[in-house]
Formats: sequence, C-alpha cells, structure tokens
Amino acid sequence: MTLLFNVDTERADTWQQLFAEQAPDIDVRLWPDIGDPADVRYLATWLPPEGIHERFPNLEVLFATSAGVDQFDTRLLPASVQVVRMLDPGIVRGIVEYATMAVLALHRDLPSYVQQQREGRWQELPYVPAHQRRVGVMGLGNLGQAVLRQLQGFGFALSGWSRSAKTLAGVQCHAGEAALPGFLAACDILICLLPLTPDTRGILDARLFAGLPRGASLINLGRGGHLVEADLLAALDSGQLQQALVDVLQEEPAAADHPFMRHPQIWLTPHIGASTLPESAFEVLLANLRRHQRGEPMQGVVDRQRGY
Ligand code: NDP
Ligand code: OXD
Repeated sequence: MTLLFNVDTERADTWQQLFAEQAPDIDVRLWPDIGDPADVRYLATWLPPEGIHERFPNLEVLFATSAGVDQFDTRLLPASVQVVRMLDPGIVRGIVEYATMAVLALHRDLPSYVQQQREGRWQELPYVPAHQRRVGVMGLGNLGQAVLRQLQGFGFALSGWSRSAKTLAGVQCHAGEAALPGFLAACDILICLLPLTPDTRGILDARLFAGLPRGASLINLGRGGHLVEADLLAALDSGQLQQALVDVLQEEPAAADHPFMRHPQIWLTPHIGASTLPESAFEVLLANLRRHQRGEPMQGVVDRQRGY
C-alpha cells in the first residue's frame, strides 16, 4: 500500500519517519520520488498535482493536509477518489489560540492603546465587561465550535451562524441565509470560520458589514476569498467597522504594497492561524488509512456537493 506525500521537505521527513516507526507496512514515498505512479493509492497534499487521475490511475484517497479543501477543484477528480480533509487537533489548538488572542485584544481595546502609545498618549478608555461584549462566529464546524467553547470561559455574549440548525449550550445559534441579518445585528466582534465555497465566496462584503452594529470589528480566519478587500477598506474608512484582524488574503503571499500592510486599523498575519503539524496529525491520518483498509467510513470525508 503506497502513500505519497507532496509536502514541504521539512515536514516530509517527519511524516516519513513517523510512518517508518509506527506503521512500517505502509510504503511512504516523498514527492518527487514517486516510483511507479500506478502504485499510489493514497496522496497527501496541500495542492493537487496537475492531471492527478491520469498520473495516478489507482488513486483511491486524496488526503488534504489542510482543514480547508477549497484549493482542490473536486469536480476534476473522478468520483471514485474520496477527498478527506485534515482534522488535526493541532489545527484546532492553533485556531483557538489565534481567535482567543484576537477577541481579547479587541475586547480590551489593544489596537487603540497601541495607537495611543505611538502618539505618546496615556489615556484610559471605557471598560466594557465581557458579558456585554457580543462575539459571533460564522461557521459552527470543528473550528467554530472549539473557539466558542474556549470563549465561553470569559463570559462573552456568544452567538453563531451555520448552514444547518444547531443547538450549542450557551450560544445563540442561527442558521441559514434568512437568519443572517439577526445574527449580524448582535455581533460586536465577528469571527469568520467558514469554508470557502460558491455560497460563501465574497460573503464578507459591504452589505454584510452594513448589517453589523456600527464600530464592530472583524476577525477573518477563514479564507481570503470570503473577504471583499475593497469593501473592508471602505467600511473602516467610514467608521462602520473599527478594526480588522486578517489572517488570510485573496493572494498569498501578499505583496509588500498590499493596502492592508500598513493600514492603521488592520492587523495582518501571514496565514498562521494554524498549520498542520505531522506530530499531531499523524494519528489522525493513520487512523483514517486503517479505516479505509478495513472498508470503514473515514472521518473528514468532503461532501463534494456541499464543497466542504
Ligand atoms: P467544518 O466543515 O467543520 O465547518 C464548517 C462550518 O461552516 C459548518 O458549521 C457549516 O454549516 C458552515 N457553513 C458552510 N457553508 C455555509 C453557508 N453557506 N452558510 C452558513 N454556514 C455555512 O470546517 P472547519 O471548522 O474545520 O474549518 C472551517 C474553515 O476554516 C476551513 O474551511 C478553512 O477555510 C479555515 N481554516 C483556516 C485556517 C487558518 O490558518 N487561517 C486553518 C484551518 C482552517 P453546517 O454545520 O450546517 O454544515
Ligand atoms: C487549513 C489552513 O485549512 O492551514 O488547514 O488554512
């Protein structure tokens, strides 16, 4: 059974070593040393190689090394190939850390205090208790729910929005497009943790910003494709939004002269919300391989119809 990794060299060596130590029956190959492509049953990759089916005629499972799978055009893959996203607990930890850091920074007015310091001003701003701070999460999946669980400990007024209806203790849940305005109207801090699909592309736009309370802030941890960048700039300029923390951009890496780079109301990070670490993702991947070998359903299989 051959598993081919198409990942960066640093992580490739760790993956190979983990398999050699703990699952020596699996023949692990590292791109570009493919050997006979007809041997490859499993491919683990961030980006899909060109002409994947012609190249690997016996491919059965494409394991994304990421939680999001929008980089794959799953329509180009034969129906027989299952696409599985990465449910790495390390990704969850990373996103929970980032979201918590971002919410607390916004809640405690850190961007304003940093600005005041630069201007040589020592001035206290009004304190808003956590229970009066309304934090909403778009996307109540693996990551959105983990973030909400963590934020609950601080006592924020929490809400969430998803495609299908959910019941989460301590969270005001909203579902579907019709419920979006009601959800937005009660978000002082909005976190996007949606997958990028045809339905969610460009969802963070002028219309959505107009539906938020004036002076709200945005944390985009989803994908750059969710955000209409010009609309964010306009919303910040007009005061409709106060601050944005942006981890993902339409074009990555961003150009040095990208308008977000030096914007005083934007904190930009280079897609570091979370990344897959072989040390924590190995068990998840191996467990899925074993499930597949036993003919059992794998965890994290992408529904091609929904696109996530
Ligand atoms: P999940 O698939 O577990 O959850 C997705 C959630 O989004 C679900 O609650 C789903 O609703 C909801 N959703 C999807 N489409 C819509 C829609 N049209 N309207 C309303 N809600 C919708 O994904 P994860 O939580 O694992 O990951 C979310 C995304 O986070 C990834 O796709 C990726 O883009 C991003 N990410 C970013 C990282 C970073 O470093 N910045 C790292 C990892 C992930 P329902 O529950 O009803 O299906
Ligand atoms: C992911 C990411 O989706 O790193 O895992 O963005």
